[in-house]
Amino acid sequence: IHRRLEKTRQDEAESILDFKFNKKRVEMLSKADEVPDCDGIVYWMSRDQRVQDNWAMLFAQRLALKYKVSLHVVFCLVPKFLDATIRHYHFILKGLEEVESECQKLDIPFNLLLGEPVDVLPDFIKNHNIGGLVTDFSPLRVPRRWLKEVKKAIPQNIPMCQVDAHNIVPCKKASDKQEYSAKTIRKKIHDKLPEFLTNFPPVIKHPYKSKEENEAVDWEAAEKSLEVDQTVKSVEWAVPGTQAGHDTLNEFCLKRLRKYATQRNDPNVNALSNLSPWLHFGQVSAQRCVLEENYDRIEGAYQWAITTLNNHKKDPRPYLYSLETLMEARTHDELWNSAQIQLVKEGKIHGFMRMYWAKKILEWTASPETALETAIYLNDRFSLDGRDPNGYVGCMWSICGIHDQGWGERNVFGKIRYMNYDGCKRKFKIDGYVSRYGGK
Ligand code: FO1
Repeated sequence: IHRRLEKTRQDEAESILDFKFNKKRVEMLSKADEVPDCDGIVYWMSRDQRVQDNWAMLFAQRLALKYKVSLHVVFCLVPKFLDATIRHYHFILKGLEEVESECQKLDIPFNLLLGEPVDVLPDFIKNHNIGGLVTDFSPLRVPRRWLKEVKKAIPQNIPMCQVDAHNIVPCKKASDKQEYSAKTIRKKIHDKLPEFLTNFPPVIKHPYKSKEENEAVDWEAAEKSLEVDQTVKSVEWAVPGTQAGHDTLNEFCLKRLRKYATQRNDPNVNALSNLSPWLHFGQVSAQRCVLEENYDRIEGAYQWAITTLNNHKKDPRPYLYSLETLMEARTHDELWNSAQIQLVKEGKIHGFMRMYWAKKILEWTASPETALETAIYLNDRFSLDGRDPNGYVGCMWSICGIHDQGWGERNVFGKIRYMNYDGCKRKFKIDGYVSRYGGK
């Protein structure tokens, strides 16, 4: 998942500015809402200790891009946090090392400040001539106290805002009262998913560099600054950091998710996600987890693809075939039939033909949802490598443009990349393939 996401983000980099940021995730904390003349914006990272898939980071970058100034990330490491021990701080510090190196690649200086936020943040803001402060959201008493203290201590002419980067539906928007049952709050959250369960734009390489060289974090000094119980050793099974968190998510989707429905309450069975440490420290985004689980649904596609497919949902289809007709390779198109026969006979369609095969299913069934279900069903039922992330991504690529860009708009496909019979004819001898599999 981690590598795939990194690749996708590079492809999507220019899309960040046309992404509509949902302002309901942002709460203005200061009276000042205009960024004064300054050198940079700072994201005070606390609960959501990750670079990508982070609405607070994304909002801070949009602000810095808008005012054409540098973007800084700071994490204030407090010597004690409730009864946390070295076990917890080890998880944080290792995760922040990954944050530091990711920030470096994006020309976003990362600074680990040692001490209480109110003691270290105002100086950072002054020394770097910061004109805007963005932070993430936590409902707990200690982070709320930090927020109040910092708000009072920083220059009142710079805007300060808080972004809920932890929840898919912002906590303060989910409900205006304490809910008394899972049923009631679940419905409130589900009703808001169409608005908030979107894909993430990427945090991009920041085009405005900060004035001074950023020195690397002194991780030894950080560890020495802690006043915590050193006897509770780190846990072996949970490797800190976003990459390891994504690997755990991947493994959950592949191996445990299918057991979850029936075996989640059996402590002898490994059926749970085991993601809570990475979610707690914000090294993995809960929204990312859900998006990954939409790996085989239209909702898991990019916003542009969902929009374009919906815009063309009512277009008349040139042909409409049932699952049986498709399964038995009885369409008008001998090339498509041959691919389907190859799938049934050999348990695999040739890589190029697979794209044509899936894209024609989009064109010859009633809706993109039906098309995706049909393609996944046939692929999972007959393909030897079915029921695999590659198969889902293959069908999602063909039918809803995952990892692809938009192309010239047309009937049924919208901006989804189009393929047709003549295109195949230009690539290879069709009658060779057709006579081999008897698609006539
Ligand atoms: N947040 C910080 O901004 N700085 C810290 O040094 C820090 C230490 C810490 C240790 C254990 C722990 O479970 C949480 C810790 N947090 C720290 C808070 C965390 O980032 C979240 O804000 C809280 O967990 C509340 O959701």
